[in-house]
Amino acid sequence: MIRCYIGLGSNLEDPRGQVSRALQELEQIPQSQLVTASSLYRSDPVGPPGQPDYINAVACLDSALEPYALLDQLQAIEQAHQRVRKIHWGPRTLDLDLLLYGDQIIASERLTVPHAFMKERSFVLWPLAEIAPQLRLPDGSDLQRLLAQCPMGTLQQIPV
Ligand code: J1B
Repeated sequence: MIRCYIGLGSNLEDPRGQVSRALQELEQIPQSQLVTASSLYRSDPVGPPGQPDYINAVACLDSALEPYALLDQLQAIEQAHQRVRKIHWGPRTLDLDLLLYGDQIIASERLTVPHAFMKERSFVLWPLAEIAPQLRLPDGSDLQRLLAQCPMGTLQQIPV
């Protein structure tokens, strides 16, 4: 089993419901086990202004699937949520990002792992730190150090 981290995000059509349901759907991925999930977080949109706030979360999944097979599963869940993505960096019903796949570094057309922007986005780093405070990224960078450079700002943890 490889320890993986998955980022979830939504800002359309009941974002809390989208993310909560997606967390349940992650439990159904074959040859995999959902280890834990962060709280939900409300975040200001990165990208074009005038779109609704996002709900973000991060899940930890142990998986025996190869990275592309896991990505297939994540994309199938997105499709089931009728993911709309008309505007670049515009509003969306559900995004699932493979943030980390063990300590592997993958750079292909279809898959970039670690995720390209994860080191600079508070809505990824803070939920990740909630469930894996001691984490180190494959390039050796320490999550606690990244957090120190990425203030929580307006990010809000939503009480359960
Ligand atoms: C393609 N890909 O990316 S969508 C896919 N690497 O077809 C994949 N590690 O083939 C390819 N994981 C390459 N897909 O949440 C990966 N995502 C990888 C998955 N503001 C990969 N506050 C395109 N919160 C794919 N989100 C990659 N503003 C990009 C979706 C899945 C995330 C947009 C807040 C947010 C976004 C923006 C609008 C920037 C946000 C939030 C896109 N997130």
